[in-house]
Order: sequence, then structure tokens, then C-alpha cells
Amino acid sequence: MAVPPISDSNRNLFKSLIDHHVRFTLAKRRQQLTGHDWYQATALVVRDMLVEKMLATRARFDRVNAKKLYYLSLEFLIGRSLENNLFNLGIIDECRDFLADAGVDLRVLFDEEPDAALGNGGLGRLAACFLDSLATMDMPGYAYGINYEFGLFRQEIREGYQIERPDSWQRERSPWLITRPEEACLVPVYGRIEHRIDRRGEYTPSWVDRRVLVGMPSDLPIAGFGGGTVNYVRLFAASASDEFDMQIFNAGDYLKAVEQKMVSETVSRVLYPSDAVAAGRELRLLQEYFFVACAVRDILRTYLRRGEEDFRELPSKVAIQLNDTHPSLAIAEMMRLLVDEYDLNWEVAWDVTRSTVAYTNHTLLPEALERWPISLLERVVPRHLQIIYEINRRFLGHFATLSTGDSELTRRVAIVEEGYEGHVRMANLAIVGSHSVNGVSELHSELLKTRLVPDFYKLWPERFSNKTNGVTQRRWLLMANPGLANLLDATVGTGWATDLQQLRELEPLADNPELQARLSAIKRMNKERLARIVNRISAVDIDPEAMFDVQAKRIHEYKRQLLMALGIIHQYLQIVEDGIEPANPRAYLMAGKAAPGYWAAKMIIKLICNMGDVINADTRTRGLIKVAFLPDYRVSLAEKIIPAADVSEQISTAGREASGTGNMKFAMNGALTIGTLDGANIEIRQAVGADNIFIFGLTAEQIEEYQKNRNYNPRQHYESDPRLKRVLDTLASDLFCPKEPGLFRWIRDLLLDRDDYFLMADFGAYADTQSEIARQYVQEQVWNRKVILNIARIGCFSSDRTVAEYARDIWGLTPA
Ligand code: 26Q
Repeated sequence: MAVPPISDSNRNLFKSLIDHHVRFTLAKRRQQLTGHDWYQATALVVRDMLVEKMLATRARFDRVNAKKLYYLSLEFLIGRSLENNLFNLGIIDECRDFLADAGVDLRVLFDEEPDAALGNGGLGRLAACFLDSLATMDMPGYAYGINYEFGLFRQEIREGYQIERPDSWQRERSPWLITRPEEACLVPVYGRIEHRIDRRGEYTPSWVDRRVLVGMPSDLPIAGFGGGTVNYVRLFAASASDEFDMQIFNAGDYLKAVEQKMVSETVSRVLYPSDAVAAGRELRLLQEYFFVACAVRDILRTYLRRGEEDFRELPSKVAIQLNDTHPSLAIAEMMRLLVDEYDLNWEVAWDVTRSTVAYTNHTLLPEALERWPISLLERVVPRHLQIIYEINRRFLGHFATLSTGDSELTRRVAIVEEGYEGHVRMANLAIVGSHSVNGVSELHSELLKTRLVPDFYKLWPERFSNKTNGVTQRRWLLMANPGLANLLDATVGTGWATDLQQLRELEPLADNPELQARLSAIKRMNKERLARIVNRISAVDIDPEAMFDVQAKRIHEYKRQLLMALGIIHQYLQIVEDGIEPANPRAYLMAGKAAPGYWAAKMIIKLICNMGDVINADTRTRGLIKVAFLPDYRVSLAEKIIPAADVSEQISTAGREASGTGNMKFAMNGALTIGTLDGANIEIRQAVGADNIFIFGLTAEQIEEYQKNRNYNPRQHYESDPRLKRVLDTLASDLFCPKEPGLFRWIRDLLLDRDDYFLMADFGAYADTQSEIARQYVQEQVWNRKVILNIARIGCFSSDRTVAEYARDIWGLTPA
């Protein structure tokens, strides 16, 4: 990258700032510093710089009274910040230089930083990529979330089983968080509604016997590339209200007061470790409500502070984006504040709310849609439940005037689902309460309209749109793959960092031998680095000469890690039973966390680990195949894995993966995809060209056809494909579980008589496609041409493009 010359004054500034923090923040002398102290001191200096730019950015936006976006999300998977901030502020070389003078290796410092793992997977990482793009594009884009004390659990593997350990990323306070006690929010919760009529004869409900939570905000600065704009995410931690506790203290119940304090502090204690199935737990509801209540208060307060008086102008100054339904109570909370506290009439408040809020859906699995029991809502947020009933009543009234009195249809679109135990459907609330609903890939947006919520689409087609996901090339290429980044700089110039489409200029060089050779050398270096890491964390020796075939993502049946496992077993049996050796050695690398309560997912991890134990120890496959499960997959590990991959596995059952974003990161780093026609894979194929991606398997349409006709017969594939029969019978034998006989037998049973995810139907095509990949990998020029074309044509999967589309079509946001 173009880096400003290292000036003596910069270096001196660095030195004096570090010395200051060493002395007065860490209270140590230089000679006493550990590696971790050096990390802290460096981070504190960077934080100082961020704070200044953050204040200047805020002032700049205020000066032009810019419209602001607020991104509401229960998850932000930020990962590490030091290296990213040094990059974006453009001071990484000065910093490296200065530390080298002090005898400290900057790269070693990076590893001292714990990941901020405030998210599960794709949805959380997407939020983080969007923040990077918003700041880089000088947009007034802010965000709200929860300051979890414990992020996503740390994964350890013992005897092949996943063990969850707490992630105490805040054991020492994060240098990146700026606490703002003066901006704390009070949030009422629990209690009951007293129905009253005021003097004018109007119904004025009063929320009594409520408890009060305090939301303590900490701001996490987000620097855009170049450092011109620094935005922030405001994260709230929950605590008890002193004032409220005093009442109990004064009433003499000391222990009860202390107990309530503890319960309050539990609200922001831990991130729910599930990335799909909605666990209907009270604590989760409290989290969702607590944080949107803080956020909406903060948004309205900020609006009023700017001297605005008329809430009807709010939609011209504020856009709110809901990251899935998790923050959808924001709709009810906004109505409550506007109607109950600011005395707006319902129609105006509704108009303002709907014009401000937009909703992104991230899932097609109907079982993953959030539904909250009415009884629970009544206990936790009684006033909000009333408001939701009123929204529902008015919506159904409006609906009745349009529809033909089809009662089935009315039942389907209702926000409140009646029944033995009534529920509120959060997706319905989010759709009714938003002016915009979007999916995250073309296929997903289509299925959203035609399968998931067709009734709403017929009612309001103009609300629906597609915004295909993207990822930030600053973190996933520039920072994670410096070798490739330098080669790209030298070949097409440095502009791609903020305009990824510029990589198109590589296209004419796809067959250039020199470029190909350099690319291979860089991949080789990245593979050597990963091989060392795998050796350290998985105790498996992999040869950098091998093809690195990688599947890294949350473990889920629909993502079909099991299909890759079947493919590996097939390859293994070909070697040991058929005597067919692959032309090139292959290393199968898998990584990902399973939700702690998801038994099948945890058993898949166990299977992969056991396969590794058996296959890696078998002398017959030595030098040919290796299998490794890499524990504790997280952002910082992904940054090491992705640049080293040759093959990227994106093999979900068609119609199940909303988009996928790992698929984009791998392709950007020159891995070729083996994938199904699912999520964004379809658009990746369109972009890179069908010759440069390996697509196989049933289409979403074919799968839907099977499901509609109930005529899928998985057993038929077992009986007609001897390869598949052998693989399943091997799985059901005790070859991979000599110490625990029968451990994996259930897998064959499940696949033969249910196979909900169509592994049997896709196995043959998958195995054939893998053979084709093996054939092509050894033709280096053929392979490298495809690699270059992937990199050259992946430009539209930058989150800069995605954010620009949201800004234009939904937020009405412009750079300031
Ligand atoms: C909900 C209720 C209670 C507890 C947990 C949850 C919960 C938490 C996280 C439900 C879902 C998630 C995360 C979903 C997710 O990561 N979805 C992924 O989003 C990506 C970004 O759009 C897509 O690329 C992926 O396809 C999609 O699976």
C-alpha cells in the first residue's frame, strides 16, 4: 500500500504516547514490560488516536445535520482490532518500526489480543463487515448491541469431543471500549399494567410495579480505511438501578436487594451460542428487549438534542436496520415511547416508526423463526404486549378491507398466533412494522417472497428487495493475506482496497506465467504458515505440498459437514481397498463450533476427529491424505485458514443457506469453490464463470419437488451406488470408533430412512466433482488461471457494494 514516509516527528509522537501509557495507565517501567503489556500500551496509543478522530467525525456529521443509520444487532463478530486499526489509520509501518527499535515484534503483539467474539457466525460477522464499509465510505453509520461479558464459548477438543469453555475476553478491560456512564439508560421491565382513564376521558395505561435495569453504554470505535471517518458501535451492559434497590434496602430486605442486583447483571452476561434454532428462554427475551430499549431511547434522545422537536421529521434524519428479528421489539418500544412518553397519536407514531425501520431476514428454515409465548411477554414486557396486540388488531382490520375474508390467510399473516399457548411471530411483527424487507442473496430473496412469507409479498410487493451479502476486502484480503495484497498492488495498483472491482484488470493476465508463479509462491507461503498452526493446535502433520481442502463454518446438518466426511471416507477406501492413489496428496481441514445443545452437530465433530486419528495413523495412506479438525474456529483463526485454502467447501443443501459469506472470503483469496446451487454460490458462479467453480447437486427446485411429492427415497441411492453403500457400511462399522463400538451407527440409519438434507441424493455428484478437482489441480496452469479469474471477478462481493445498495435503496444515506 502507499504509505506515508515515516517521519521522525511521528516516531517521536509514538514514543512519547507509549511511554505515557506505560507509566500512567499500566503504572510500570519499560524494563518490566511483558509482551502483553506492550500490546496494551500500543493499543492504548491507538485508542487515543481513534478517540480524536471519532469526535471529529461526529462533529463533521453534526455540522451537515446528516441522516444517520443505526444498525441494531444482537451480534458483532469483530475479532481482533489492533492490526485492523493500525492498517486503517495508516500507521502500521511506523508502529512496526518503532517497536522493532524497542526490540519488540509487532506480529507477536497481535497474538496477545483476544478476539471480540460477540457473535455466532455469518450474521454477526456481516454486521462487522458492514461497519468497516460504512466508515470507509464516510457514511454516518452507527450501531447498537450488547456488551456481553462472555462472548461465544471457547471450543476445546478432548478425545474428539467438543468441550465448551467460557470466553472471558474482558478479563482485563478491553482497551477498545470507551465507557460513558453519563449516557446510561433506564429500562423498565416486568410489572403490570393498570388501566386508567385520564381527566380528558382518554385511556392512559400505567405500567406499575416494574423493575428498572440500567444500560451502561461503552463505545467501540470503528475506523474506516484511511482513518478519515471513525464511527462507533455502542454496546450496553446491564446492571441494577441503585435508586430502585434503595427502595428494597430501605424496606429492610437487604438480601433480596442484593439478589435482584445479581439477576439484573445477568442480562448481559453471555451470548446465546445458537446460530439457528430460536431458544425461547426468558433471559434471551430480556437481552433482546433490554438492548433495543436502550438503543431506541438513545436514538430519540440524540434526535431531540439536535434541537429537533417534530418527530414526524424523524424518518428524514434516522434509519434503523434490524439484523434479523432479534431486535424487532424495537418496533413496539418505539411506539411505546412515542405514544406513552411523547404523547404522539397512534397513527402518527405508527407512520414514523414504519418509515424509520427496515428488516433483514437471514434464514429460510421455518423452524428458526422467532416466536415468543404470550405468557412470557406478558410477564416481562406487559406494555409492549398490549402494543403488539394493538398493532395486530389494526393490521388485521386493514387486511380485512383488502382480502376476501379468507380466514386461513388471515390466520397466517396475523402477528399474534392464537392457540392453546399463544405466540407472537416476530417476523410478522418485523414485516408489518417496516418499510423494507430484504433477503441476503438473490435465491434467498426469491424464496423469501415465494415460500417463507408469500402472503406478505402479495400484500406489499414494493417492500421486498434483495441485498446480496458482501465481505470487507480490507480485513479478508489486505490484512489477512499480505503476500497476495502486495502482488495485487504491484499488478493493478492499490485502488482495489476501496474499489474491489479494480481487480478486473487481472483478467487479461490469467494465463501470464509470471503472475501464476508468484501466486503459487504466495499460496505456498500461506500454506506453510497454516501447516505450522495445524501442527500446534491439532497435532497433525500436513504437507504444504498437499491440496488444502477446507470446510470452515458453524457445524449444522444443513451445511452438510457430513457430506464432506462421506467424501473423505470414500477417498480413503479408494486408496486402501481399491489401490487407487490420488495424483496429488490432499489435506482435509475442517473447523467450526457446534451449539452446545445440538447433539448431532457435536457427533459430527467427534466423527471428523476420529477419522483423523484412524486415517492419519494408517501407513497405507501416508503422504496421500490427512484429516485435521482445527479447534476453536473464530475470526482470528479464519484469517490464517482462508488465505491458505486451495478448495473451499460450500456444500449446503440447496435452498437452506441464506447466502453464506465464507464462500466470498475463500474465493477472494484464490481458493476454488466446490459448491451447490445455494445462497450466494449461484451469484459467485455467475460472476467468476461456470468454468472456474465446481458446482454439483440438486437444485432448490428439485429438492422442493421431492418434498412436495414426498417421493424422496434415500435408500435407493445406497442400493444403486456401490461407492455409497461401502462408505455408509464403513461408517456403521466400528472402524472409526474402536473404543466406542456403535458410536456412529445412527448416521447410516438416519441417512437411509430420513436424510432430511439430501446427502444420499448428492453424494454421487459430489464424489465425481471431487475427482474432477483432483484431476485439474495437478494441471497447474489450468488451475492457476481459474484462481486468477476468481480473484479478478469477485469484486461485487465487497461489502462496500452491499452497503452502497442499502444506503441508496433503504437508508437514504449519503457520504458526509
Ligand atoms: C435466535 C434466538 C435465540 C437464540 C439465538 C438465535 C439466533 C442467533 C444467531 C438465531 C440465528 C443466528 C444467526 C444466524 C446466521 O448467522 N445466519 C447466517 O447469516 C449470514 C449473513 O446473512 C448468511 O450468510 C448465512 O447464510 C446465514 O446462515
